[in-house]
Amino acid sequence: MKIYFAGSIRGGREDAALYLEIIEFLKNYGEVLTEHVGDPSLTSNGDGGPADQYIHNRDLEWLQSADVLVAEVTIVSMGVGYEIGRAIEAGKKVLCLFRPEYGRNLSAMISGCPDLEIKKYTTIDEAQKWVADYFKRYF
Ligand code: 6IA
Repeated sequence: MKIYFAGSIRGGREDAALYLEIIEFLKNYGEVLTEHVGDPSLTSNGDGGPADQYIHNRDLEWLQSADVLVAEVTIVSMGVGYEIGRAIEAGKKVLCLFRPEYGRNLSAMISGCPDLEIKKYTTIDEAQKWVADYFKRYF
C-alpha cells in the first residue's frame, strides 16, 4: 500500500506538527511517500532545495504510483488542491481531512466534488478514527 499524504507547504506551515502526527498514523497502513510534508524544518519560504519543476515532476510520479491520497485541507494550499484534482483524474481514492473550527470554508471545488470523501474533525484522535474507518472500508 502506497499512501500520498498532502498538506500545505507554501500555503502556510501552521499545521506542520499535525501533518507529522497524521503521517505517523498513516504508516500503520502502508508506505507514506511524502513524509517531508510533516518535516518541521520545511518552511513555506525556504529555499536551497530542489527546483520547482523537479519537485512537481517527482511529486506527480509519486502520486501516480500511490493507491490513495490523504489530504489535510484546512490550510488553503494551491498545491494540495492541484494534487487532489490530479489524483481524481487518475482514478485514485481520495480522503480529505478538514477542521471546520479553523474558521474557513472549504472550496466548493473540494466540498462539491463527488469523487472524494471529506471527513471533519477537531482532535488528532478523531482524524485517526476517520483514517482507520476509510482504510477498513476500501482496503
Ligand atoms: O502550494 P503548496 O506549497 O502549499 O503545496 C503543497 C503540496 O505540494 C504538498 O502536498 C506537496 O506534496 C507538494 N509540494 C509543494 N512544495 C513541495 C516541496 N518543496 N517539496 C515536496 N513537495 C512539495 C517546496 C519547496 C520549499 C523550499 C518551500
